[in-house]
Amino acid sequence: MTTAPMRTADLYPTRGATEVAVPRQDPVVWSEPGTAGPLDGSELDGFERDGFLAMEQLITPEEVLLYRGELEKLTTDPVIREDERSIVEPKSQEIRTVFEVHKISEIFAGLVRDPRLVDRARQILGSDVYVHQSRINVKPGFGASGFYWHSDFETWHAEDGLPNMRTVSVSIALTENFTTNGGLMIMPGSHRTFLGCAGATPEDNYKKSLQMQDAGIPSDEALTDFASEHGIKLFTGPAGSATWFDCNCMHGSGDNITPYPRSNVFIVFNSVENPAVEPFAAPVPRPEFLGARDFTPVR
Ligand code: 6CS
Ligand code: FE
Repeated sequence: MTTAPMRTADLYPTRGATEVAVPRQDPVVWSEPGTAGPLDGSELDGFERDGFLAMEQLITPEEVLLYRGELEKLTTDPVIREDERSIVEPKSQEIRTVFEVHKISEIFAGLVRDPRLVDRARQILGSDVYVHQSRINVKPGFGASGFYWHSDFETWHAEDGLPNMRTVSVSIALTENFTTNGGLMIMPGSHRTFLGCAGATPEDNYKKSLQMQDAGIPSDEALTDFASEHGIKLFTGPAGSATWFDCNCMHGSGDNITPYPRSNVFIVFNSVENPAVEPFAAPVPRPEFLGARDFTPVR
């Protein structure tokens, strides 16, 4: 395990006695304007403004079949079910998420190295990148639970020790995302405010938070203010579509009570200039399958 470098000043205080909002102090798009890359000026401007960029098709229908087949293989493997990197649905005990799929599966390892992903991440983050976290979310139908409103960066700062907002996620749909089956919702523009949440991080928080997040949850008042200022966008799209979103977007997703699963693969790229240090609001770092400590750039 790589030892965490010394901690820097805490720009984004969270999990203290009270909830506190501070303005973002980091760029959203880190590369210089005009830097070569797959994203054009208007795409980068949209990402800067909204905190996200939706793509109608990032991977082909054939690739969807490949990755969905791999997801089904992993989520029906009894060995994987026993692995600590698998999280089950609280009610049905069906597998909800498998983390670190880029290490478990050669097929997902190939996806994180794909230039269609890495080159976009490098362009947004303005540097080489490494995988901070990867996961597959199954979100089967008939009652799979959603993810309450949160900022990923709030958790990755508090519990994994990421100092700055120089991290981007891509969620690739492996099944159709309808308006009805628990799709991703993001508040456009919410990435420009950091909402420090009230309440200390419980010991071993991740053992509960990955089923139902508790620490790091915004108050109803804050969410009401955010929603009235930014609105809420629901992402729909065919399998193969993708949503890139900044680490500090306020986002969540609803339960899925339809018969139609809402499965995706989710990869988090962090800049190699923003390596994890000691957690900013937790007694110890989370396990490496949630927050990588190997900062080797993806090649
Ligand atoms: O805690 C985490 O790292 C994960 N939890 C959520 C709800 N979204 C981001 C991330 O995958
Ligand atoms: Fe999240």
